[in-house]
Amino acid sequence: MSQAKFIVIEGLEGAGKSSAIALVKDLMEKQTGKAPVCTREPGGTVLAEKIRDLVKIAEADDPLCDEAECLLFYAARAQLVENVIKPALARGEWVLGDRHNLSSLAYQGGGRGLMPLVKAISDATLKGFKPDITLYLDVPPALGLERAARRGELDRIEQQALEFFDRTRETFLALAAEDDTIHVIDASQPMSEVHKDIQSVLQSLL
Ligand code: Z5A
Repeated sequence: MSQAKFIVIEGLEGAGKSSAIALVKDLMEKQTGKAPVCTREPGGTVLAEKIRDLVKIAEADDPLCDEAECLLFYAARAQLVENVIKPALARGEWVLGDRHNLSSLAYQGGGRGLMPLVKAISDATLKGFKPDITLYLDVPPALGLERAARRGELDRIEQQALEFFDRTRETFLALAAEDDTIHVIDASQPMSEVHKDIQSVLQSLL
């Protein structure tokens, strides 16, 4: 069998990552005969899950500054990559990620306007490690947030202004245009169409 692969699903909130992950997990299992190791970011290790709580909850008396937010995402990612993702790939197990580095480049680099800092931390912590395939589920922010809001209360990041998500989406698309491992899926379509597109992209790649 070919070398173990790291496949990542990315997208704004409400893009449909959860159902896409279930579909891709199934396709990966059919391909390899074994369920992939599934990760989520931020999170996926004991320490990284604690960091997830820190970045999601707003503290009225101690608002998280943009630089600290950025460092926390990379602290969580470094733990996950070193302790879970790389060891799994070394054992020959495929890995399916719910978000990875592209999220930091898009949200903190594009959305927060911290691209030079994000690129520097990314290079220093990941040292060139990246997914084999990224599926970016593209959805207009207003539609994604409307879908997310239907689920219930919005978290700290989901409460950002629409312009933040517009900048984030533009950055996702710009980065996808310059990297042929990132595949853009139109996630504003009905879910059945989104899933057909995911299936056809993955079937052509695997
Ligand atoms: N973040 C960051 O800033 N920097 C980083 O480096 C990383 C993350 C790694 C993580 O939150 C937050 O951290 C995230 C980015 C930031 N913040 N925001 N905002 P999370 O992990 O809790 O949340 P999420 O990743 O954004 O997941 P989500 O909101 O659950 O999005 P989703 O998984 O794409 O949504 P979904 O549950 O699949 O779909 C939402 C609803 O829409 C659901 O009811 C679906 O049935 C419905 N849906 C989905 N697709 C369709 C279609 N095609 N048609 C109709 N309805 C649909």
